[in-house]
Amino acid sequence: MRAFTITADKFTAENIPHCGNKFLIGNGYFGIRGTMEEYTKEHMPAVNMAGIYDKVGDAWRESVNAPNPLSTYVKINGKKLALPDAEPISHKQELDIAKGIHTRCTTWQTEGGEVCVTCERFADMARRNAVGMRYTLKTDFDCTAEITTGIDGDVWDINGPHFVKIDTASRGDIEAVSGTTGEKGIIVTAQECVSYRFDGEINVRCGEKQVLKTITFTAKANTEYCFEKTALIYASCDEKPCTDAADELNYADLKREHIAAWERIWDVSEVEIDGDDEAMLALNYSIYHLNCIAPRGLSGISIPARGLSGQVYKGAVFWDTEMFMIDYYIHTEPAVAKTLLQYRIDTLCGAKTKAAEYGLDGAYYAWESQEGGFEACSDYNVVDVFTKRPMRTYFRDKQYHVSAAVVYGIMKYINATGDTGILSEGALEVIIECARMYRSLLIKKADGSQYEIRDVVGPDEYHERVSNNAYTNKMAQFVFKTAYDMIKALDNDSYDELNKRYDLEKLLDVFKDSYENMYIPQPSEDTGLIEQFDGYFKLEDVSVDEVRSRLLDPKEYWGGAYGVAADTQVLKQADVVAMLSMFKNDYNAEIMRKNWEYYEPRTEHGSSLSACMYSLLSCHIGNPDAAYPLFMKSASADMNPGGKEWAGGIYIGGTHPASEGGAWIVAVKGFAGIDIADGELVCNPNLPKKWKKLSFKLMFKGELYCISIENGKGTINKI
Ligand code: IFM
Repeated sequence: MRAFTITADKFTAENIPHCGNKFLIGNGYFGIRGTMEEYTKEHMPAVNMAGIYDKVGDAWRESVNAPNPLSTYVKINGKKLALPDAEPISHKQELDIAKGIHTRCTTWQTEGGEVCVTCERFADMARRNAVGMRYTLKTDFDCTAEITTGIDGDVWDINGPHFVKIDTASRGDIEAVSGTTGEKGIIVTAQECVSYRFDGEINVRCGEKQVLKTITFTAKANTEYCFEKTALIYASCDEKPCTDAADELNYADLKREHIAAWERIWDVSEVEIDGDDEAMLALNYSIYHLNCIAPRGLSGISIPARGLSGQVYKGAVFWDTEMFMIDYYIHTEPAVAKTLLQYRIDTLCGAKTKAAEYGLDGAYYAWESQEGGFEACSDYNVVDVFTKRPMRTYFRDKQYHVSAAVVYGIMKYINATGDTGILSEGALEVIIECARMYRSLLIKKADGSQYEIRDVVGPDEYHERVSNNAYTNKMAQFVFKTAYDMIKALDNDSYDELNKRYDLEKLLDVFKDSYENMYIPQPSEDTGLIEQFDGYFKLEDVSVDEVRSRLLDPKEYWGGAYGVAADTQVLKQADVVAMLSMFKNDYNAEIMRKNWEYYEPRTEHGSSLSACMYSLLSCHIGNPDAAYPLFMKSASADMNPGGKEWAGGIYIGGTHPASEGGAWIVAVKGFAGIDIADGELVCNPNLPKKWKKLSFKLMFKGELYCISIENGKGTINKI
C-alpha cells in the first residue's frame, strides 16, 4: 500500500466536530473519534461501540460510547496545557490511512519556553478489543511536568447519560472503568496499563467516573518523556469475551500486528488511479473508512448510517448498508457482506413485528434498525425550529423501500459470490416475507388494470405520502420477481421442505401476478421523463436556490407537511435517478440522459447518498466527466468541512459511509464499468479524461481478480 496521509495543520475550535469524523480510527468493534486526548465530553470524544444500545427515559434510543481510555493532559509548572482552551503555536493532526494510525503534535508557548506533546494511537485491527497509544512530552526548558492519563467514564452522549452506574478501579498495573447501561444492564469496560521509563512520582486516583494516574517529574530541556498505553474495551454482552489483560500486552507488538492486519486489508482493497492523485487519495480514504467499520469476525450487527463515529441517527442501521456500502464488502471481503446480511436474517422477526403493527403481511424492515430489528424511529423525527415542537414525519411508517433494499443486497451478494447457500440459511425467507409485505400494499387501479402502491415516502424524503413513487414500485416489482425466481429455482427437497411452511404454489401465483401487473411509471412519449410520483410534474417548478431563499430559518426542515420543498419539484436526493442507475438494463441511454438532465438541477443533494447515484447514472450514459465532480463529492464527504453538522441544536454530523461506499461503486461499476453478464465478470470502462489508468482487485465467486483499465480497454485477470 502506498503512503496516504490525511493532515490538518492548524487548530480551529470550530473544526472540532469535523476533525472528530475526519480523523476517525476504528476496527469494526468500536470507532474512536479523531478528538484530542485532553478533550472532555463537550468536545465530543467517543469510543463508539458497535451494536450496543441504550434508552434513557423518553429520549431516543441510541448506541453507547465506552469509557474513554485515551484521556490525557499535561501541566507544566502547575499550568494545564490543553486544547481548545490553551491556544497552541502549532498543531498538526494526521491520519495514516495505510496503517490506521492517528497522530497529533501540538506545541504551546509558555513563559518558560515551548512545550510539545505528540501522541500516536490506533484501534487495533488485529485484536478487536485493543487500543494502543504512545504519548510524548518534550519541553525546551527545565520544568516540573505532570502527565495525567486515565480512563474517563463521563462520556459524551446525545440522549444519555447511558451509564446509570460507573465503577472505577486500580489494581496493580491495571486501571479500569466500567459503565452499566440503564436499559439492559450491559457493562462496558475500558481497562488500561500505562508503562514508561523515566523517574517520576506517581499518584493514582479512582474518582466517581474516572481513574486518573498522574506522573510528576522534573523534565529536562529537549528530552522526550514518553509513556505507552495498552488498553482494552469490552462489554458484558460480547459474544466472544475478551481474554486479554491490558498489562500482558506490549505496545510495540500490538502496533506491529495492527499494521500487518491493515496491510492484508489494503492488499485487496487499494485502488490505484494514474493521473489523478487527488481522486486516488479521496477514494482510498473512503475505503479506509469502510474498513474501519467492517464487522470482521463479529456477528449480530450491521453498519450504522454514521458508521462508528457516534450516536447520530441513533447509531441505527439504514437502507444505506445494502444499497451503498455492501458492494464494497461483497467484492473485497465477502464474509463481512454476509455478516451484514445475516443481521437482516436475524432481525426478520423485528421486521415482521413492524409489518404487523401497520396491518401488513410479511416483513417491513425498520427505517432505523437497532438490535433485533427494533425500529428506533419515532413518529416525530424532526423538530419544528419555530415552535420547538416535534413534527409528525413519515420516515418510519412509509419508507417501504427499505425492505426491497434488503432483498436487493441479498441478490447482489448471491450474484457476485455464487453463495446460494445463504438462501437456505434464512435469506429466502427474508425475500418471501418482503414480497408478502409488498403484496399487502398493492391496490388495484380504479380501471382494474394494474396494481399501484399508494401513500409512500420514496428516497426523496421531502415529499411524503405520495402515490406510485416510481422507485418504490419498481423495487417492489423486483422483489416479487426475485421471490418468484428463487422459489422456482429450488431443488425438489428444498421446495418440499419450504412447502411445509408456505403454500408455495399459491405464493408463486401471487408473486407472478404481482410483478406482471405492477404499475411502473413509464417514460413519457413526448419528453422521455418518468414522473417521480403521481402529480409530481404538477408541483411548482422552481430552482433549488429559490426554495432555499424561502427558508425563514436555515435549520428549517425542507420536507414534511409544510416544508419549503414539499409543494415544489425540488427533491432531497436521487429518486428516479437512483432507480435508473440500478436498473440500467431496463432503460435506454436516451431516457436515462433526459431524466438525469431533468432531475439533477431540481435535486438539493441534501443527503450524502445523492451524489453517487447521479454520478453512477452519468457513467452509465457515457458521460464520465459529468460523473467526476459528483464522484469527488461522494468520496470526499468526510474529508472537507462544511457538511451539515447541526440541525436545530442536534448534532447530525458524523462519518458518511454510504457516500464512501457509493464512491467505490462509481469507481468500480461506473468508471471501470464492472458488471456481471451471464454469470461472468465483464468490464466496459469509461474513465474520466484525466485518469490514465485505473487498477484494483475484486473478489468474484471466490476468486480474486486484478482489474486494470488503460487506453479505454479493461483487462480482468485471475490472480
Ligand atoms: O438513509 C438516509 C436517508 O435516505 C436520507 N437521510 C439520511 C439517512 C441516513 O443516511
